[in-house]
Amino acid sequence: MMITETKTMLDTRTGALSGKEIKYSDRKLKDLAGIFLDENSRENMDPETLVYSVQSYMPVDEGTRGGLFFGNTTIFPGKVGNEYFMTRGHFHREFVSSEYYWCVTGEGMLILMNTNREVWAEKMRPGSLHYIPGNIAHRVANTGIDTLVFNACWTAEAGHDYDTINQQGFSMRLFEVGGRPQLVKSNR
Ligand code: PAN
Ligand code: ZN
Repeated sequence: MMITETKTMLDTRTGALSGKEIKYSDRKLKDLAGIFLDENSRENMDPETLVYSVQSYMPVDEGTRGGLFFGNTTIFPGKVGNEYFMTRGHFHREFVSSEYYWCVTGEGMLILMNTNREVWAEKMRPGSLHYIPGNIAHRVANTGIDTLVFNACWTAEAGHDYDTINQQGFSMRLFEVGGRPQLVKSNR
């Protein structure tokens, strides 16, 4: 058997992926219309502000039965109004496809919502491991003053439904209230 080096590397101290198969995407304030509650504040901020960036490693085609994908998400510190910088959030198209998130650096909150629109959250800190059942919408907010980095592993069959969240949002949002993160009821 030939012995080879893997072409893909994960820096376990920083969460960063490297290698030529890694895909990169950036989400700036200009890409996140309608995601935060306070659209006025968002429009008054620099549209080029980077909110989060994602590295993805997808060694098989999307939809491959039994395949796994890996990701690294960095959320920068900041707020739109009083709402923490966060990911768009999504349901998986395949409700049987669950996912792991684990926090590498920083502090934040994993916000979860079931199909009855009930919301709860888990604190993220370095080393915290989060199992996300396949039918639960998920988004992450950075509640700290440093960047929040988390890694993720999900199935190649999962698929992403962003439309439901774009249209209905989560039923609770994470705001800074009195200097602390608090979930607050929201209509969208
Ligand atoms: C993650 C997310 C990533 C970015 O890899 O896709 O953190 O968040 P949004 O996709 O909500 O913008 C994941 O949950 N994959 O399934
Ligand atoms: Zn997901």
